Amino acid sequence: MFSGLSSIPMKDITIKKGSATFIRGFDQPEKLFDWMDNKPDSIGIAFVGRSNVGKSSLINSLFGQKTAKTSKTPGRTQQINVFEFTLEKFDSEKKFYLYDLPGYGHAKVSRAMLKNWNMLMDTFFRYLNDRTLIVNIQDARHPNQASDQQFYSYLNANNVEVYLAFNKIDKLKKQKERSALNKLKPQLFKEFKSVKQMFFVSAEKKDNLEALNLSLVNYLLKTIDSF
Ligand SMILES: Nc1nc2c(ncn2[C@@H]2O[C@H](COP(=O)(O)OP(=O)(O)OP(=O)(O)O)[C@@H](O)[C@H]2O)c(=O)[nH]1
Ligand SMILES: [Mg+2]
Repeated sequence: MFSGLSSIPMKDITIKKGSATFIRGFDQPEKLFDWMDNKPDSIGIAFVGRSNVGKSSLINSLFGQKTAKTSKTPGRTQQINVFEFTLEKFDSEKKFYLYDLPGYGHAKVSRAMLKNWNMLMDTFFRYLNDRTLIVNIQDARHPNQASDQQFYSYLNANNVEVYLAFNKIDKLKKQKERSALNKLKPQLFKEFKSVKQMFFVSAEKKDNLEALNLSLVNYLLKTIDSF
């Protein structure tokens, strides 16, 4: 299946906790472009979603607690933060990229900031190669908001693969709320063709993270193998 990996059981390969090291933070579209332009073959994962849905928290739960900065206040992550990480039980020379993106749909910023933010995100998604998985995080309590839908219609032009993770399921106390969210699944798969897998997780309580971890690793190995 995966070249050179026949002796290692797939289930043993995981994201190496604590291996993600911060490389750079970009707040200028031109600098981001230069960097991306220099790395056309990079394989990686980008976490994107509305402000405050828990992108940075989920990164920390998957990659090690001190990787990304989190906050109660929406709009904490204001630049595109790039990290490098490796996989457990896998060639330690092979580095993958991790991107913690600022949230979309956050209204409380100045017009100048919003313009720069739009250009930054536009640069990222326009020059993104097809070896980068997008993990779209949504708040399980408020799924499929207008800004999420806008994001998907914007993405549709790109040839990218998206995994959708509904975070904060610990906040869904009633079974009724959980099954309502579950019922959304087929509709969203139909509506957003780029979405290949969906997960229901809690970054805080670490619920269902193994399944997500496994799928992320599978994506990375599949991508290495296909080039
Ligand atoms: N209950 C609960 N709270 C969570 C969970 N994940 C994140 N939070 C909280 O949600 C808030 C926002 O988390 P962040 O990880 O900073 O969110 P973000 O999406 O990176 O936010 P921006 O960078 O501002 O876009 C923090 O107060 C977290 O503690 C979760 O699974 N359950
Ligand atoms: Mg953040």
